Amino acid sequence: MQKNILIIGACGQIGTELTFTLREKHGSDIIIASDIREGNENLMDSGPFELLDATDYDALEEVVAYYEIDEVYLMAAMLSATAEKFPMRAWNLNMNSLFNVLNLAKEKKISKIFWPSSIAVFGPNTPRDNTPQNTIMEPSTVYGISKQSGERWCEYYHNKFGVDVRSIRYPGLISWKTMPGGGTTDYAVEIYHKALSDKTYTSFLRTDTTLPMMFMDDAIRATLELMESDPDKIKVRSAYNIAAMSFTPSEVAESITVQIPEFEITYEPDSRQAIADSWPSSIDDSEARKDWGWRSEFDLERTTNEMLQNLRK
Ligand code: AKB
Repeated sequence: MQKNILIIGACGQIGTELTFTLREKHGSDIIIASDIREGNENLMDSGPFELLDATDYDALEEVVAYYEIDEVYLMAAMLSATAEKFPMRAWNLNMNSLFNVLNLAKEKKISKIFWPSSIAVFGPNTPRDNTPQNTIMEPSTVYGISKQSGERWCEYYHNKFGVDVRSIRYPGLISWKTMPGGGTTDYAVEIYHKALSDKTYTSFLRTDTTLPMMFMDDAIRATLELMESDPDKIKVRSAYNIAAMSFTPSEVAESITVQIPEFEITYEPDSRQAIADSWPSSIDDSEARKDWGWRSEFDLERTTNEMLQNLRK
């Protein structure tokens, strides 16, 4: 039987690339992109698209029935920095969209879900270096609280109702196709754009702020590898730690100056600094490696090469 896939939040930073990759893999017709607003031309031209508010259960159920959807990737979320400004809107979007999708699976209207968690589930009392899969989790941000609650609900729906929901704690994601929006790790994308356009960048995080990061190709591969894994291999039904690299703003600036020697970085930390300070500096991803064979491929040097090369085009 053909398995139709719905991507919610398809116009965002991860959603766009996930849509392109899944369409290349399975053909455009069976990958239904959806978002609350239309995306860029490339995405809109690449296959079926539905305007959809994922907090509206009836609208979601209608799209799922119409396209005979079997799998859902729920990528819509309000990220850390914006969520601090609009706590109730963030909670409403991040939680209600998840409940809607979990309930569709509970009612057997879909059979598999991917929902992204984040390193934001950790907080200031979490061990910062090589943060383990299971440890103290006391997130101090609105976004982190929603992601941690989401993880608990995913595990609950799996244990109680047999829902096949799978999740990853994404680190900061670096990509060139679509800009991120409203996150704390966004500086690591903006810096490449500014390095090429202005030869200078003002970082909103301090020079020495180390955060876990990943190039988008690794993140998409991780997502698809987890989704394609045999269910018996998936021992964690909250969300898996995954890791690729950790760096500071000054380290990414240094890697850019190898190719753009005149590039300069300055620092003006803002409210996002406190969010970054509450997060881990590196992540232990041994459970994901052991359970479903996860391995990252992109380090900082390779990421910088990919970013500058593609943005120059
Ligand atoms: C953010 O900065 O809010 C996100 C994340 C780490 O989940 N990129």
